[in-house]
Amino acid sequence: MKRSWWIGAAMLVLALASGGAAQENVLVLYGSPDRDWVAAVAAKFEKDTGIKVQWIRASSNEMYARIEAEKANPKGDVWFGGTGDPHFDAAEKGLTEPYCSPKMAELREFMRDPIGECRTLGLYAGPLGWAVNEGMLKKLGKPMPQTWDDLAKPDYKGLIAIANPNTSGTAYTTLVTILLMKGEDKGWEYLAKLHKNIAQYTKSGSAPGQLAGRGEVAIAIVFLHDSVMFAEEGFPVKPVAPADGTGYEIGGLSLIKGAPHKENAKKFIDWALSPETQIIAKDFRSFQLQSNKKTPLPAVVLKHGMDFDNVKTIKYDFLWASKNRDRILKRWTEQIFSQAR
Ligand code: S7P
Repeated sequence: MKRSWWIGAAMLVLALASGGAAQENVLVLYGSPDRDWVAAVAAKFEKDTGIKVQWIRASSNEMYARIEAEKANPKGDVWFGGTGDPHFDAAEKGLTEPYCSPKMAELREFMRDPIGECRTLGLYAGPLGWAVNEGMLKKLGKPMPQTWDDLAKPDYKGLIAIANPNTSGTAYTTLVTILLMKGEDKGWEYLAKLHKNIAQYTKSGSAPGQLAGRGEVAIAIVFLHDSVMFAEEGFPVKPVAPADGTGYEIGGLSLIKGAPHKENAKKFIDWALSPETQIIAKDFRSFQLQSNKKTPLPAVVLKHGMDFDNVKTIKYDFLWASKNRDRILKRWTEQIFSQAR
């Protein structure tokens, strides 16, 4: 009797120890930027730390929906990248939890603690704009658009692509940009007009750039760093910043509440904010301005004049964007997206 109790206890200790060890050596990474960059980050973290990374990639708002759906039984540890708005909303709703990384002091000020109390940290930033297929516009005898108002003119009917904001953070950034620039009444009127010009809504935010590159549309509404990426890849598109101003993203980095491997998640966050890690983004054609002050802006962004100093940006209200997210998406889906084009 005494002996079997001892054996049972020993087995339990062994089981717990091996379970604990297995847990300790894993990180479940939820990534929202470009797939190649997420894959490279996962591989590098594994190499640098010996912690096995299981990762998936989904667009910002899709990933948000997943984290929300898993709320009662969280599976992911860290949410890496994707536009800030859903990160901020997730923080507000308690789906993620604050983590004040010791690396915060090294970050560019506007990305250090975007909504306060370390509820999410800034990983990168980039302004919104267009990828324009100038050749196609010329062939069609259409002028180069200069302002957001230009995009809503009948001239461009069927010539523009943008992602669906229900899945894409890029497209949601566009909705907020317009509503902030024009105010709600005029903004919704504008969005209804813009909808008439949209040839295609894609799932992912950068995909419209490919459509413009292939000449399926003439104008893609995308982040300017993605537009630079397509231009550098040889697509016949030109990155264009709206002359009347534009919004921008702060890509988020958040610790998922109830993360199964919390200590590894914190380790990953610190690691992801270091210049040695951030510098690899450009090798995978991710040309955002990284948050660590020591990570330089990729030269190609300067070459195209699409850096923050050259692009006129608006005061993007991140808290407003996250607090009004459900309402804005619902209204857009019901009143705009449902209309014939
Ligand atoms: O990595 C490029 C990038 O544009 O993708 C991120 C984000 O997930 C946008 O994609 P979706 O619109 O599909 O959500 C951006 O944060 C990032 O700059």
